[in-house]
Amino acid sequence: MENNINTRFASAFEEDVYTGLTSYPKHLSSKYFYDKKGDKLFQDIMNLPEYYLTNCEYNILAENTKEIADAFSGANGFDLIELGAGDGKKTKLLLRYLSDNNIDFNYLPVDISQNALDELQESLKKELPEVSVKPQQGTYFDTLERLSDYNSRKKVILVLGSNIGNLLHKDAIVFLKQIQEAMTPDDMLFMGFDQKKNPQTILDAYNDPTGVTEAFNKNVLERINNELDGDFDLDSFFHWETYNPETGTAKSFLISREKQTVTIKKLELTVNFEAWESIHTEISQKYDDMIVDWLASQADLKVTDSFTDEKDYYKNYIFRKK
Ligand code: AVI
Repeated sequence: MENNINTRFASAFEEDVYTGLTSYPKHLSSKYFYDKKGDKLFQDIMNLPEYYLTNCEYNILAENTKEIADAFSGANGFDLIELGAGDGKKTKLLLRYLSDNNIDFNYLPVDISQNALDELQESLKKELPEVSVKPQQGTYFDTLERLSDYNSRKKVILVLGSNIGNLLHKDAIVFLKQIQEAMTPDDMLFMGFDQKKNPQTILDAYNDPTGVTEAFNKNVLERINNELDGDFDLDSFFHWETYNPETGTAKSFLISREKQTVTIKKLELTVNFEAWESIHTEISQKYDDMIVDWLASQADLKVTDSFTDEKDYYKNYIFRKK
């Protein structure tokens, strides 16, 4: 591999791409799947029949709305802070119930994308005009720091979609710990965790026959081509999914069909691929109660309740400070 080392990177994306493609084995982070096109592809994934996660979580919230909303409610009302709010489709079930029952709360959706927040606020204005919405633009980390000062009344932090599954356990613990530090003993965390299940069901969820997941995975290469002046030939890579039932880790890869060389002009980088060489792009961790209890205890949290769907495919847990 021939590298003209450029130590000054203009962005974390540049640095991460450089590091990932000069490592062995090669890797790229799934956080770079998401731009306008990636967001749309992820929306399409959530509508795939094979991608059971979204429907399972929707059903859990639909079947247990009252119980969940009652657990959230505090004597002086509460602030509902959602990390990674997206289109809010699932959350609206709770918002509608809270609003219909005149429960005192503010909804604070947090997202890195101002555009996503604007669209969510617009749809809430039409569908649930009586809900008080206070959008927070920023990373989870910045927002949590800011919100730890937000202690005038109970906080409920919501993280849906099994987003935690895209983190290695060590990073998941750091994330949970950051949330724990922003919580008071009165506060709670409500979080979704996709569960271990028949490995075939998991492989099918990440391997749809229509190729949407493949396009989503390849979007990181497309971003490198568009933003860093790369020349990846997308057809010469294919999507590959694995699932280890022992660890509960699903992994996505892109595999080079042939020996080839890719140039990324903005990084002054030439990358050689052997035939069948892989780029690891995503983990989607699956859990059971034991792993969730262990993660919680590592972050000084404890599970106080949980809700599941009829097939036990997915679970939402309530956590409090230990
Ligand atoms: C956002 N995240 C929880 C999804 C998942 O299931 O890991 C992203 C995804 N990757 C492929 N399909 C969906």
